Amino acid sequence: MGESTAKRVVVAGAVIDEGRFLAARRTAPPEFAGRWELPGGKVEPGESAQEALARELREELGVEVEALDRLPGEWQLKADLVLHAWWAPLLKGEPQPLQDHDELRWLTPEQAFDVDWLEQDLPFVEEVVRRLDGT
Ligand code: 9L3
Ligand code: MG
Repeated sequence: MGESTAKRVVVAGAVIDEGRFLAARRTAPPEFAGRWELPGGKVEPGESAQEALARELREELGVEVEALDRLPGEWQLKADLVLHAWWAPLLKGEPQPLQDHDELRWLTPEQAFDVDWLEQDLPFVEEVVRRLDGT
């Protein structure tokens, strides 16, 4: 039963520019409002993870990114929903909180833990810091 359940994937992006990465403060749902995330959303049927991430970040932030490679690991959000994260250099645009966020912040590795991350994002943030630090 459990193994035949179709898993949906939520893709999050570590948007990278000039040695910094982007943190976004959620406005919803109430239990997540005010907490910070790597922005993204659900992969739709028929879409690749990379396509979904590019679409989500276009919609939510008005930017173009390239989802280059997946960060290791996966976080179980619900029985049938998992969170993945991708390293996603910024190609074009200046991020704006168009949807789902009320504040954005570019963080250097030193500033990475200055914001109150959703715990599901923390393992990915730690990996992003390691990569930006070149370790
Ligand atoms: N979620 C957690 N961390 C993230 C993202 C992008 C999403 N970095 C969780 C929050 C929601 C679910 O995944 O429970 C779906 O995300 P969204 O479509 O509300 O962004
Ligand atoms: Mg989203």
